Amino acid sequence: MRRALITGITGQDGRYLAELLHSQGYEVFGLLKGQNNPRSDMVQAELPFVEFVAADLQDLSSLVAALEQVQPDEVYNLGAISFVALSFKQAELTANVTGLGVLRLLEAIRMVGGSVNNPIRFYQASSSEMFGKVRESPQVETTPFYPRSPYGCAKVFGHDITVNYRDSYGLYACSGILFNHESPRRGIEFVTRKVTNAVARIKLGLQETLVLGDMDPRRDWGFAGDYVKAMWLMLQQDEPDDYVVATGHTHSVRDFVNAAFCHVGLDDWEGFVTQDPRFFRPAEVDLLVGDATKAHEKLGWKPEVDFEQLVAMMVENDLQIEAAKAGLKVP
Ligand code: NDP
Ligand code: GDR
Repeated sequence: MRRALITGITGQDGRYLAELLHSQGYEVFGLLKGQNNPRSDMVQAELPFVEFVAADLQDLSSLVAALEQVQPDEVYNLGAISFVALSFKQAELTANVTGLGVLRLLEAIRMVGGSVNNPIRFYQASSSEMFGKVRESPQVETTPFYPRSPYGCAKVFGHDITVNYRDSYGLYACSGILFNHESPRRGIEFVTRKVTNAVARIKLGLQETLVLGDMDPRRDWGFAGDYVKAMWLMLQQDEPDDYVVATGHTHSVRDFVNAAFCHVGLDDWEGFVTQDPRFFRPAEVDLLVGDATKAHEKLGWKPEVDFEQLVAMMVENDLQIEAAKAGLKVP
């Protein structure tokens, strides 16, 4: 039985990836940080097959101990401070977890798996945020990076050190440059879930307004369940490599808001939405759209859920949750 260790098991992607690996017959271990992690019960209820291992990306010796205990065939590094807005407020923490955390995990893999013919395969969760202020569209694996946030800068370091460990020590290390991917499991702090949750509550009469920041930025939004398949496929190839994972379609935040309100029949939605400088960022990423041709050709990967299906899935989920909480029927 193959063994996989996932950092970020309590996050959106960690939970979809755990389900995928379990369905492929893996023994799945999830790295859990903190002495009383508030999300552990939720993960254990959703994914009872996951075995937790206590460690933190800020603590090298805990990572070494986790690897010694699990003896994994594959390590997926999804753990990070992943919220771009927070990274402006906690830049040093972001650099430490999202950037240096990658280096610590790679070092731990070298220490546990050996310097030569290391058998552990490694996946790094890189991000389209690394492209930042783009001068080339769509973005491909060779597009130069110009990060626009402490998060983006930390991800560039994580990406570069992954490539460097592959080049230097022959590690089987891959970096997936994933564009935004969403789902009903998306954290409420991210714009898509914030919107679908507010739209559900407004439709149910539980909320009056949705307060947002800049509605002009454009993102290439896909479905997280599709994207974790690409992560797994990357570690099943003969040679390690880096891949862009994206849908190739871009929409503005305003387009997303429009689609979500229209899904519940509130086509005339402008009156429900206000903007607040609190939600604007010191520097913005205006346009992201990826070209995943390499992933299509080499991994045989393609997304299955499109933009409209994604919005509908998320709004329907929030309608169910919010109606149940309030003791209402979904209209
Ligand atoms: P989430 O924010 O949902 O999850 C982040 C995870 O990181 C949580 O499980 C969190 O654990 C964990 N974590 C935070 N700090 C530490 C730490 N010090 N040590 C160990 N684990 C820690 O992110 P997603 O699931 O959306 O994303 C997964 C990865 O992919 C992230 O690295 C993200 O940056 C990257 N990415 C995401 C994209 C997206 O659109 N979703 C696109 C491109 C890249 P806890 O719950 O205990 O805080
Ligand atoms: P992003 O996702 O920064 O692209 O990073 P997020 O959903 O936070 O923002 C997308 C865009 O929406 C604009 N925006 C708002 N964003 C939030 N969160 N809240 C608001 O109220 C709001 N109003 C407008 C933002 O300014 C931005 O332009 C995500 C994360 O998952 C990263 O970890 C990942 O690497 C990238 O996607 C790819």
